[in-house]
Amino acid sequence: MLIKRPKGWELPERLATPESVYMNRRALLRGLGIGTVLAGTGALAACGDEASADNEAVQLADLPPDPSAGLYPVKRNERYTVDRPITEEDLATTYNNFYEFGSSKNIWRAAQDLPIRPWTVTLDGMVEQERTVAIDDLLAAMPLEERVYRHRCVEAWSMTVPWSGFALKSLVEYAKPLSSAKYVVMQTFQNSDIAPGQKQVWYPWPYVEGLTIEEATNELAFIATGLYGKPIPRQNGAPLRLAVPWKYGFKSVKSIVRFTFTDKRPVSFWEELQASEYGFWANVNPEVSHPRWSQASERVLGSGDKVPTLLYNGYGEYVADLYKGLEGESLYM
Ligand SMILES: Nc1nc2c(c(=O)[nH]1)N[C@H]1C(S)=C(S)[C@@H](COP(=O)(O)O)O[C@H]1N2
Ligand SMILES: [Mo]
Repeated sequence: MLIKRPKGWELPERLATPESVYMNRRALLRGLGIGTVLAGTGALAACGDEASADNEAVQLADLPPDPSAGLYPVKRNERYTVDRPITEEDLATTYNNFYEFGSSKNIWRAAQDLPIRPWTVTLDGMVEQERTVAIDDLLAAMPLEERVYRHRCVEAWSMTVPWSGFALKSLVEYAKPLSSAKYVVMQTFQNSDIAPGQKQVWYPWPYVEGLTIEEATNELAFIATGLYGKPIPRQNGAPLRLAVPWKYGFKSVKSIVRFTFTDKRPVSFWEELQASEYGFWANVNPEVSHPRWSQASERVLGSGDKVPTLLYNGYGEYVADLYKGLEGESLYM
């Protein structure tokens, strides 16, 4: 998402392919000379695609079974369905942004190195009592449901996927924040031994994102622990990630280890890197361009279609009221 180098997402749609043609794609990229561009994206990307190439021998079948597998599928909440076809599972799970594992879209194999048990989540800061809870205890305590949500990346591609998980509001209530808390900050794991991207010291690891308490307790804010009726794959942010579908995708932080309640607005990962392009609010708005491209339309993953982008990504009826009185803020970047 940075200024200085060519991006994986600038590749044409036909190159954004599922794993079945992964090897062919790599050969094709090399043939086009694009592999070289991706591999040597100048000073800012030392590994990216190549890190996952080294991992191609990983056998997914060898991974230990996910202990939460028996929880899914969960009942779909029909209040949150959309009028778009669901993105093919193969595509949503092999075309990812997860900079901890590299800056290309092809990190799904590299992400299999992420150990997801044991996994604990710490609830701290302005709460009645700080505590750390094991993921499986948290899953048992939260009311799980499935929601089909749109996802709109700031890079102007989109997908529509069935997340399973629970309302972030349930977790906020469980954490018992003090009334002085104004924001919740969510932080990704940090372990550069397994996440090669975190060796790139010019990024402000760990990845953090934040919401106001009003946003976090809006009914749409969701913590995804499953995807397509199964535990969420590592590359999509196992064992738990945020899904805030009215905001650009970078707000939806993956593989969370900490929720901190605070009265200070946090500076998020992308905001720290490039505040002029990636702000705190990041609400989807087709009329407010990114400094380097239009946000008026989006490329629908897997279909080749370009469709108009909607204000708040089509979720205005749920969230527009959150921003009354905040018109002076940069709400849309
Ligand atoms: N920790 C972490 N979370 C992250 C990212 C990341 O690089 N690291 N990328 C973000 C961006 S830009 C997008 S579009 C979504 C992509 O989610 P997906 O790979 O499940 O589609 O994750 C978001 N969450
Ligand atoms: Mo994104």
